[in-house]
Amino acid sequence: MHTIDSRTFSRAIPLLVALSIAPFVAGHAAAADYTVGTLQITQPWARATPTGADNGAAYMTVTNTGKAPERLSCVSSDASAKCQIHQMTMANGVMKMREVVGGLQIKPGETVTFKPGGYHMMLVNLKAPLRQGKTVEATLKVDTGATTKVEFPIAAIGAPAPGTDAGGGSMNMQGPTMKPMK
Ligand SMILES: [Cu+2]
Repeated sequence: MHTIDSRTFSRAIPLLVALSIAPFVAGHAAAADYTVGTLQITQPWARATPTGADNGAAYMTVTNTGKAPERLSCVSSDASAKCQIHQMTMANGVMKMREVVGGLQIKPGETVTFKPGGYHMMLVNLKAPLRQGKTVEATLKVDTGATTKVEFPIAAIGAPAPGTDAGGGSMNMQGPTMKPMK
């Protein structure tokens, strides 16, 4: 037998190196870590959308490692006309979502997990459907003006968590037909 080609990407590279090369490993589906200001972003993922959907959603885990509150906003995405941070709220038994205007404040030491049914990044007015197995990029910003470009691997339509197939479970609050609240 032929020996195995060494196509394996070293996972042991220091974080700073990982950050600097992250834009060049497009298509690499593993979750990457990102830093912007005092915020650390892990496990970015997005949900595939059906053809014709107006909006898509992306998720991640954000931890403020600093000593002061930090505010996160989404500047833009390559996949949509606009990118916003949305919050889901229950009003009269109905789940609604609205934009977190001015960005999401994260306290020192706090970890916020964006997930279906909770905080999410809304890719408003998609240019094309989000396809499972591809990635979508978004640029995130903190109040100091520092930005980072995050790559979100796309999971199945309706996936309840990264790397899972379509859920179809009762907790699938955020269907593709939901529209942002005005
Ligand atoms: Cu939304």
